[in-house]
Amino acid sequence: MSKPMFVVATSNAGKLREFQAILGDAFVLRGLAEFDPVVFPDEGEDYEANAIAKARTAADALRLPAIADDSGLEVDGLGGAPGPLSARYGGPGLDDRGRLLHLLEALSGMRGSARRARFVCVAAWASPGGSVRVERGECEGCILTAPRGDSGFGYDPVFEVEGLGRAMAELLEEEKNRISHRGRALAALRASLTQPVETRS
Ligand code: ITT
Repeated sequence: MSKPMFVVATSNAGKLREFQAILGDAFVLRGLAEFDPVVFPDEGEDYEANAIAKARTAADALRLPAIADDSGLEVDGLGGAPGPLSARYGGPGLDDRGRLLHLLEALSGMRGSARRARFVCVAAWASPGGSVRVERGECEGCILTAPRGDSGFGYDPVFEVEGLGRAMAELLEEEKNRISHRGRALAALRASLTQPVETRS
């Protein structure tokens, strides 16, 4: 039987790579670069609404099933910020490195539980016919005082994974995908999408 096909509705190359690694054995995944440009709505402060909006926008525009995620880093000492605004943290002029340095600066002087943090990912699937599935994954850890490692993307070099004593950017790609927020959300989405319709509650 041929594999089901989805468009991955993200412009983040790091995310696209992880979607491929996590779901590529079961699904054919096509990036947005293969299609005419899709215009996505501005994102708000709700992971689930943002993830559904990305998947729904791509599914409607391309008339193909689409998956997307909305993700972010929640830091206890910042009251859960930057959260769903993680991609824009520190203002529009910053790249991934600039954002993580901005985070270290914001946390300078904070110790212990103030540096506790979690990555959150809400993954959504939408079909052109109007169906939607949503799953969430989280990964606990704390914010380091200096970047470590060079794999992954985004805030990975400043996030130490709980119980591992290593930064997310010090893990092999397959190690990250086994325990990460995205790995967990996409594993749940895979289970939901491969479950026969009749037995779904
Ligand atoms: P798309 O909306 O096009 O998918 P984006 O990068 O804007 O791309 P988000 O709005 O979901 O995506 O922002 C998530 C941000 O959170 C992302 O830019 C990273 O800075 C951070 N982030 C999410 N997952 C991460 C991960 O696995 N490792 C490190 N940082 C991550």
